[in-house]
Amino acid sequence: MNNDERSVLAVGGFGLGVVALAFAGFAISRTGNTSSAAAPGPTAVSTTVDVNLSEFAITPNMLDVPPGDVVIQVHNSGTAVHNFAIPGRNVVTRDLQPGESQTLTLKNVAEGTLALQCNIPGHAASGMTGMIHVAAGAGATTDTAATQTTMSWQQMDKEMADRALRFVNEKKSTFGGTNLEPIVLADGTKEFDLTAKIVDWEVEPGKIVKAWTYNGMVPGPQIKVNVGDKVKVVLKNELPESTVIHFHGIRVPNAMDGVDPYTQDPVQPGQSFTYEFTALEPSVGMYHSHHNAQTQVPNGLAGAFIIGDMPIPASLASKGITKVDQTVNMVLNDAGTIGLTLNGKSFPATEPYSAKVGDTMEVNYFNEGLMSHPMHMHQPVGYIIAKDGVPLAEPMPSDTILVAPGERYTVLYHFTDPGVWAWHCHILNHAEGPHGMFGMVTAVIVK
Ligand SMILES: [Cu+2]
Repeated sequence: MNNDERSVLAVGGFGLGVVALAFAGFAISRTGNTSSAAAPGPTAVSTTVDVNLSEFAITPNMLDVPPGDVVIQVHNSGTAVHNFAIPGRNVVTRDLQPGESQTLTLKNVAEGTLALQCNIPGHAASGMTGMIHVAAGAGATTDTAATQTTMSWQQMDKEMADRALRFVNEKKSTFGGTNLEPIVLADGTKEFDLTAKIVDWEVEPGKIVKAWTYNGMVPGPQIKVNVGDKVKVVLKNELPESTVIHFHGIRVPNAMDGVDPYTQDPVQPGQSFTYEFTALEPSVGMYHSHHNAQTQVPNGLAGAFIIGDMPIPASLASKGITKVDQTVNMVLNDAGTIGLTLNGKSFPATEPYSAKVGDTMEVNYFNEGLMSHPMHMHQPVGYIIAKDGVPLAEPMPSDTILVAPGERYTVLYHFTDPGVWAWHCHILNHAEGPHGMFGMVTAVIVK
């Protein structure tokens, strides 16, 4: 980006130059590791290549590597399940859900060729095939795969900038996780109506997927009540299969735990079920499907369930944290039709957040995916004040917070400096590739 373009960006948006700077230390790892000069023998060279699976292509489909060890980092960036097989070596990944990755290591690969394919029926015939050429002297082009034959560094810079610009300039579609207003019944009970149904959901600009939703949004709407409230959640199932709702991290009677067949019958397509309980304890919980969960939850059937407000530790007053200016629920996902997302959106469609210098943002992280995600906000150190809704005796400072599936962390971020501060999962292949930032990335614009 030259200076003219940068000033145009700064006027037109939030100052993309800042975004570029913020990510300067977050470069794509060049995994090509050819150290042939150092040691003799065929195993002296270890080459790492990245391979992407999508509908219906293996990218790149021609890999050139020198003899030796070959490490293949396979990532499914498509919307269907794929695997990556090298029949000649009898090697295959597990079936990778959208967004999942797996690394294969081939030891001592000799000169020759090896065929590649996806073993899911019909996928090889649809184009998911390729070849590894193993030849002495190859390997100069075994950097991150998609860059090697298709892009110059100038093109890469441009693609990255274009993509980052879309984050600030494009009109955003609607976001999920909005607060659900209850119907207050005569006895004061708060009733929340949830309809489980499949809708078209824009995960990233132009990428529409079939989302399994509560009330047509991903994540499902936030349910927030006070300690002591009587709560009714009416689930109406308009999905093509049965479902139930489990209240994760919320104390409920066993009959309301939402695990068929132990605590109830499955709620079949067309049926309804009413969950009723009293909100007994302050909680940072989730509600999600507990029926065919590996599909239903990553496809979108999950939302935040909050009881009460989290106290601010007095010890944080010395850090300038005395009140919360805004609360953000951040639901992490990495699989199903939704894939690598923050609150059901993949960069650049993710929601940008704004704050003022001196503000404190309370973030509740919820992991509804299949993998752990180390969430990193640039600049302010976060203070973890609660784990799974239970306040910590002492806040724990952390700028990168590993959130495992099912976990919740409540974190306070106090903003001290203006700018566009990136906020992303720090597993780098969940966040930035040769075409720019993607997936689990957003930013806080501090003014
Ligand atoms: Cu991640």
